[in-house]
Amino acid sequence: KELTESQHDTEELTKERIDEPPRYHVVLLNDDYTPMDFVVEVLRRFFNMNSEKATEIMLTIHYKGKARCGTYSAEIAETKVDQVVRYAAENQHPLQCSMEKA
Ligand code: NFA
Repeated sequence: KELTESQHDTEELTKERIDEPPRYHVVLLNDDYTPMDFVVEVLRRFFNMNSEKATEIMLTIHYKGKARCGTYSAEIAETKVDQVVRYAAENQHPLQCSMEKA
């Protein structure tokens, strides 16, 4: 359609911009009981890390209390938290996991 200059300017100024969907960091938390090897296995299994990266992140959690393990859409982040907590509990480990808005 044909627009006057002022109509065109109005469309530009009022154009709706679609927001990006929110993203979430999945965070693993330190505890005194979960074996280091088990945390490394979790990081490899659920966050697709190689042994070197998984070991680095596990040690960050151990020494600093927590670390971000990945960043995902809300639904994927919720699924990761669920899978990790469930897998840890099934193996009698108290490992905890949470999500933080990115
Ligand atoms: N702090 C645990 C230990 O000394 C290891 C651990 C690392 C636990 C990262 C949870 C997360 N066995």
